[in-house]
Amino acid sequence: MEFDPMSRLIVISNRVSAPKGQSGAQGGLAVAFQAALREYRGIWFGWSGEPTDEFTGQINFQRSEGVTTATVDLEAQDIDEYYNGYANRTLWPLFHYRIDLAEFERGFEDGYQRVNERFADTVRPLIEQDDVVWVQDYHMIPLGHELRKRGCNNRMGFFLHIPWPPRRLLSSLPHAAELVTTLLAYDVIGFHTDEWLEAFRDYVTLDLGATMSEDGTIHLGDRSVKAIACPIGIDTKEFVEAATSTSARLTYRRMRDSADGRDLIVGVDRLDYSKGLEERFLGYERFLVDHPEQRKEVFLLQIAPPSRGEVGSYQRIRATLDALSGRINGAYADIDWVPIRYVNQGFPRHVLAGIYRAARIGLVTPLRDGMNLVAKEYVAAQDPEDPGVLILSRFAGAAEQMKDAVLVNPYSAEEMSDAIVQALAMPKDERIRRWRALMDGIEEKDVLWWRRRFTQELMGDDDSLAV
Ligand code: ADQ
Repeated sequence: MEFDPMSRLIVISNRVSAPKGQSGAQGGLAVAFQAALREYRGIWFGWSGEPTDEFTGQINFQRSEGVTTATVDLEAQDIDEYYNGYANRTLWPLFHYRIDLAEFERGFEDGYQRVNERFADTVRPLIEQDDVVWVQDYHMIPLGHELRKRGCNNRMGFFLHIPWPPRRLLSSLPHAAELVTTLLAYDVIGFHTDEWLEAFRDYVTLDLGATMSEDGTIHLGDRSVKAIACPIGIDTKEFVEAATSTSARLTYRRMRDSADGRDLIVGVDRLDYSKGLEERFLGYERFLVDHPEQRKEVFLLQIAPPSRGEVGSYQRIRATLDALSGRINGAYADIDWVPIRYVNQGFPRHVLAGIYRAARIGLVTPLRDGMNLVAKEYVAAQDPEDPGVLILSRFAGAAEQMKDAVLVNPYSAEEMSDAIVQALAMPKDERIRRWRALMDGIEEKDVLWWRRRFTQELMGDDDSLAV
């Protein structure tokens, strides 16, 4: 397809981040979208995060630093059924292989459909003839289909930030076939890994009867859709700078002083059952039990800001971790040493970068993760002369790219314990070799690469981009 320089880009996602100026640190994803929106003069549309008594579809426009955002408020019932309900109680657990936690309720499904229709009604008038639409994530699977029903013939893409589950697992979702069929309204669908892409292809070919041509295009009825693997990265350059900033250096010093010569093992995750925090604590406990001579030479700093606190499974995992960290500390602590420092707050990015840099081991062990950006941030923050070791779950999407990490099965406490021993004993030349290979990967495929790779497929521009 010919790239039309007049095309604007309309990004649609559940939540929207307006630029925050120089002082406000932001995630790589927000930075990438804002850069894309400046380039293509676009609009970023989504939920404001705020409730309203009655949905009116009134849009709040904001323009800052060349980026226009457009947000709407949702009714409390919408938030409950669409966001806390179908998105986070049904799809999130199921897509992370936690069918035991997935809740199937018609009210959630109806609310999800209603909100997607409301988003479609609201955003439709903003979309002009030559605009290209890019929808993000599991909150908005049917949005493209709803836009098509409203006469939108524009190029439309969809990116899924979480895993795509195996076919048999997905078929346990009531009306799975209808939901997946709505995805075929898009022209391009992106996943982080080949594994998620293949699971998607399996479902649409075997359960929906779609066919696939040699270039990977999926055909069903009158629809043809290109599905691609397009791994997200971080803003690597920005993160390297953050890790050597004054504020990061101060944090690094503070960590080193408080470590008192001990090796720091760090974990940084949203408090979510998919991140494998319970299993991580148990793996670390196994290490303490099996290697008493190394006990006081290390400590684990786990940073886990609470998220989705209105959902019961999140309240339960929080209580479990409170109890487990307390039990492990009670069992093994001494008057001058505590095995786990468990911190439930968020930190600015440069502070996180300083903590990563001070850590001898980055412990990133999700049970299932679409990608996992913490693994990449940890690598970017290391001192090239004396880097730490990344221990990474084989079940994180990031493991498909980051083969030079120490890869582990997060369900096995023994493997986790062995990996900690291996990382602590790893000679410097091996640490440097592994780190260099990992760093090359995240420098080559950063978040800007991801954004360009996807928009290239969607808009047909920038042919020079290496894939
Ligand atoms: P998340 O599940 O949120 O993202 P992840 O990719 O690890 O997971 O990103 C988390 C981000 O939050 C990182 O940038 C991290 O630095 C930040 N963060 C975590 N704890 C923090 C703290 N205490 N203080 C400050 N910042 C903190 C979803 C998918 C992932 C996928 C991303 C992007 O679940 O698999 O990688 O989207 O597609």
